[in-house]
Amino acid sequence: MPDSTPPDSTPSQSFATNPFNDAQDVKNWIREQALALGFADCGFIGVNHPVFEQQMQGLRDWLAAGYHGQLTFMELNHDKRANPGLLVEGSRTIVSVRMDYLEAAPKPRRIEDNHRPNHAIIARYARGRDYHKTMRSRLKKLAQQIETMLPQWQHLDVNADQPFVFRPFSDSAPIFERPLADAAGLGWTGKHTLLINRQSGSFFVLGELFLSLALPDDSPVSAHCGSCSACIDICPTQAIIGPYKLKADACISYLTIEHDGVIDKKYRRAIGNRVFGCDDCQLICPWNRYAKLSPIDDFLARHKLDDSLLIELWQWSEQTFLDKTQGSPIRRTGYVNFLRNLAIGIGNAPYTADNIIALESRLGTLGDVLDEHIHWAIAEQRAKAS
Ligand code: B12
Ligand code: SF4
Ligand code: SF4
Repeated sequence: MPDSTPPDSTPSQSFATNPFNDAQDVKNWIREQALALGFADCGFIGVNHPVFEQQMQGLRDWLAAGYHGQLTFMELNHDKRANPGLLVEGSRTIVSVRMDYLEAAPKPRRIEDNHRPNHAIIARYARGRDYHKTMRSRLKKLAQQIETMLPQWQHLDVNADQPFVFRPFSDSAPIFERPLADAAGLGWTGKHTLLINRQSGSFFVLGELFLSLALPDDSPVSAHCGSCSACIDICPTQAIIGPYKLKADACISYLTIEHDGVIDKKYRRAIGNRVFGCDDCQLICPWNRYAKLSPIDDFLARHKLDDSLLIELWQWSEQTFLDKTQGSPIRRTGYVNFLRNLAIGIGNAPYTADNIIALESRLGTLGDVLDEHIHWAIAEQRAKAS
């Protein structure tokens, strides 16, 4: 330790060359590695941080209001949400990371998607490889690099002398990911409920690396929504019912990805041509003029998923769907629900006789739920024909 070294003594070789003087040096080193691995940023908070307990009442109110729809997993594991240390025995610190996913910069403050009514709009995070895999494999690499450094951190009070424990997560466990990233200083929570970074906007996903190292907390940054309410005003289904309050079961992202079965008629026109997820509240946000492109190739669009016509995807057989969504988050919604979403999109597209022929060709083939959406779409098309 520096303070116990007699002033006239010569430090040992290893001490003299060890550049780590305190926990902040360790954090700086971890951050450098994270950036080199393609993460846009990282922050640190302890597993016992008060943010977890503080989120619980908001979650309970949200569930009591029924805003979660079929997201029943949100009702479970509240003990772990309030106390994430229970998820990984021996963990002390959570490294919160964010990863930019844009492959092309959208025009600031515009919803260009609305000007392509025959196109199938897939949310930007879902056009390439499933981010859960990309995120977790890179977090694992980060942990392995950290492990090699433990011998150099033995003289610091960071728990490096204890057995090393780590576990990566991304959207895979009952963790308050956005609130913890907010607490760790990665950005502030926007009125649309997503995290925004002043230098990079909000087109990024979050992940966490739980570690047995004990590292000091980072601090949150200030919020910069001010009097803006553009996301609330633009939301096609009015799912953002007030600042920071999302009625998830009205959100197009929920309806097209998570909701199984019939989509309520009252949302169908508003869904437009969005067939998997929705980006509107982010596209309109002024902070996304600073959104950064991803350095990671995994996010590059596959199979023209950034530029496909509704009618092209409608022709996919189940095997084609499985082939083209291999390793993609789109698999999550399943073939029939994907067709259901496309039927709504085609119903909302400008009238053509071919649209009606294509819709009719699938009637009676994949069950009542799909048929109900096809009948609705045909009626919408016919109404526009006259
Ligand atoms: C469930 C879920 C959804 C649901 C519900 C979304 C939601 N906002 O709750 C649905 C399916 C709709 C959804 C959609 C999307 N999601 Co999502 N989702 C999640 C998930 C799994 C849990 C979120 C959650 O806990 N919701 C529960 C509610 C209660 O939480 P909450 O909104 O934070 O509510 C709190 C606030 O309202 C707060 N509160 C109340 N009053 C006030 C006042 C102030 C001032 C503040 C600050 C807070 C506050 O208290 C509430 C209780 O804690 C997370 C991953 C994870 N494990 O955390 C990803 C996650 C939030 N989703 C993500 C993404 C990318 C999306 C989409 C953009 C995908 C898309 N393009 O289609 C959309 C965006 C929709 C939107 N506007 O939020 C990312 C967000 C990244 C980011 N930049 O923030 C996450 C973190 C996944 C990840 N690992 O990256 N998602
Ligand atoms: S993702 Fe779309 S539907 Fe959901 S809150 Fe944002 S704008 Fe509204
Ligand atoms: S659109 Fe405006 S209110 Fe909504 S998150 Fe962005 S800055 Fe905040």
